[in-house]
Amino acid sequence: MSDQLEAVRNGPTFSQEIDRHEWSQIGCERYVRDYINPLKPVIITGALDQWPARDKWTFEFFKEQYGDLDLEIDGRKLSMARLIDEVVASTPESPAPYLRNHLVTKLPAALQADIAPMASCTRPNWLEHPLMSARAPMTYTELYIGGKGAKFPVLHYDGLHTHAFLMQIQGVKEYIGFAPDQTPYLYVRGNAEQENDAQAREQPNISEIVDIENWDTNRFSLFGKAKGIRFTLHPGETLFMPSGWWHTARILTPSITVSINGVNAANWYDFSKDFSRYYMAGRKLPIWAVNAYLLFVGKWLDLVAAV
Ligand SMILES: O=C(O)CCC(=O)C(=O)O
Repeated sequence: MSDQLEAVRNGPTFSQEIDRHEWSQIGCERYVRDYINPLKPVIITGALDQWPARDKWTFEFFKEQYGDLDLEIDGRKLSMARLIDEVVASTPESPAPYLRNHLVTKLPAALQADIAPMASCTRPNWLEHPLMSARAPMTYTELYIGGKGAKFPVLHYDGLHTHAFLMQIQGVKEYIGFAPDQTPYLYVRGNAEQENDAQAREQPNISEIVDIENWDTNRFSLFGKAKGIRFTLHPGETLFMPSGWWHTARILTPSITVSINGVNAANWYDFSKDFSRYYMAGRKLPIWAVNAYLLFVGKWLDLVAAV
């Protein structure tokens, strides 16, 4: 059998390689030098110990204290109590709905206080600086609650080339990741074949491959050549998934996660390009003015090593 056919049959290859470091041991300087700047994924332990959520946020807590909260998942309206019942009973054959990317700012203030202050390993985050966030918040802290067998619905890298920091409160999740150099094997939406599809062109960060376990070997024949990483994330751990890294997740045991997006010197250039092309598209400001502003902000924040 040719190498190409073999790869198609077996699917992508994954290594389990990801470094883990205790936050109090690694120190900020080494973390930025060895992981943030070279855009290398890493798991940081011990960075969430100060959060009341680490002890408080159980499934019973959400059901008893916040059972009446109204939620909406993929068009279905349900209460928090109902979600928790389904999450606890979830199986891979019949997964519960997965609450994803739920803005923490929509939650009651007491819950927001349970995840403050934001973990230091998510900083420096230039999106938090007033030069970026004075008009509107640019960081999104989001909540995820899901049961065994639920999957994040797309293989993607985070929008506008932001970094993703995924902070695990309860349960175990399996993540897979592909470095940016694997993009040719990942069937990006909006590639040449779809040049007439305007919406797809706006989604250069999403793969057409929806189910990475059961993918269409005819349509996505190159996917089998991709090389990635596969690993689990446990309570108390923070995953740094760098800008441009493709990733997706599946839940192994009932799970609660919080995420935040971030930008710093390592991804400022890619963020700036996406920001003026996608975020500012169709707005009144001329692109040259946006680019000039971003150039100034990047230089300034780099100089003062802000936030
Ligand atoms: O933990 C997950 O389900 C994946 C979340 C994720 O990749 C994201 O929100 O960008």
